[in-house]
Amino acid sequence: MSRIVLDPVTRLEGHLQVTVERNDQNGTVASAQSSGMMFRGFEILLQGKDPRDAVHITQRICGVCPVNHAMASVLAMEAAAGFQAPDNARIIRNLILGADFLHSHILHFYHLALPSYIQGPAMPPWTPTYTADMRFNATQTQALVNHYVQALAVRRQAHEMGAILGGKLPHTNAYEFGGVTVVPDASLISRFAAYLNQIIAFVDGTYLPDVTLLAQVYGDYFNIGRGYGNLLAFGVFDLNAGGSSKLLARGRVANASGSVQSVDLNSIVEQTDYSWYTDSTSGLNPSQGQTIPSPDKANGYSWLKAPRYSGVPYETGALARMWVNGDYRRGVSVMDRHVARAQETSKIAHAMSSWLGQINLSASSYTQTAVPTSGSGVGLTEAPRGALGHWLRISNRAIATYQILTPTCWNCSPKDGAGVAGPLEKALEGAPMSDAAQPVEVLRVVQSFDPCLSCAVH
Ligand code: NFE
Repeated sequence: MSRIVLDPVTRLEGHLQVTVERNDQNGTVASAQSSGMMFRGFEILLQGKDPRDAVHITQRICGVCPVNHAMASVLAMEAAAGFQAPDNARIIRNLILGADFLHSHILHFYHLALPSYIQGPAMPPWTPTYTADMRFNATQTQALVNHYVQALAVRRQAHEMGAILGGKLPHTNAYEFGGVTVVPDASLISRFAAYLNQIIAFVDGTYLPDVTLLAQVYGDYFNIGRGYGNLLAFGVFDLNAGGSSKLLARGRVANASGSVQSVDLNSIVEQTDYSWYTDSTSGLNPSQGQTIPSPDKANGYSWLKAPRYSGVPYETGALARMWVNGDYRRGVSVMDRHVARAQETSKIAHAMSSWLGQINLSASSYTQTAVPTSGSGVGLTEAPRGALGHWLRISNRAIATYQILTPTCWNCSPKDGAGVAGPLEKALEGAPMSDAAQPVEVLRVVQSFDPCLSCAVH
């Protein structure tokens, strides 16, 4: 056995350390530890603030999924107030959120994951890089490098599109308790549509074919990085007032089965046995959760807590959403995550086209409403990387407690109290690691989850 520490793992957001025990006899990963290496403390600094500020403060957790935090926060606030925003706000929020998904998925494939499969030009940002196991021929490589550059512009377009309704991106100021701040008109909608059509052309004409090519050339990655196959989605993109219908449904499946089960929030706890938080906070539901750092804890190896559903680790993300929704059920692996994410990008983009026509230009998108003196609420949504929840409790018109449970916290969690590994740790077990000096296979497994440690640490 030899121990290899990847720190930081690159081409993901935030600070992830992965420690691997390599079986040197057969060149595979025997076991792995996933560690979030930086403490944030957002849940602590939110205490005592006006609850309406959380929608703006929590967006600063991350530059990749700020809109998703805004959505979770505003839904938590509205649940606490027993208030439902006007239907126009639902549609406009969906469109801004959709723009974030499009930018994030394109970013992930071209700028974060793909460089682990292509030998790019001998210049930054393609160097320094691993050189092992690069299988594309020169023509394919050149095309993919060209698409990498093109995707930079498409991501910018996705941001510019979102800003038409969101005011600015990242960190939109359009989401407010009560609705959205934008007053839409026909010209905004036609500008949004023009951007969206360009992005759809790229997604369907370039991104999807490139993922298909990757899946052909690296087909063995359909058998690498499975993990547990437990998949969880909170669901997103409400299609009606109240959200009983969603573009991507809420649900969960155990062991990649076809049987979708309901999600009971009371079954979720966060354990801290191997996290740098006090043991007294372990096993709490997020509604009761606390964030008390304990950086010198002997067993600790991560700033992520270990969320578990009925005591079991769950993977979240595009594959989980598409599986729960019945759109993609080929398997659970590195390559299935890429294919499902690309197919989801197209599904969301096309749905956004239809939502544009549903905005009512003569109806309001905002209703002023009072902050409750006290109350509690949960905001559930999906971020590009998976299920996202904000748990809010208000007292004396101020935030008493705030707990955030992010997708990457599910995916990259450390072991729980029973010693059961987190989903990424499990997915790495048995993965090939042919050359200890060039652990490119490990990188590919990690990046297939699209981790964001900025979000995941508390
Ligand atoms: Ni910082 Fe985020 C997403 C959230 S990941 S990117 O998607 O929430 O845990």
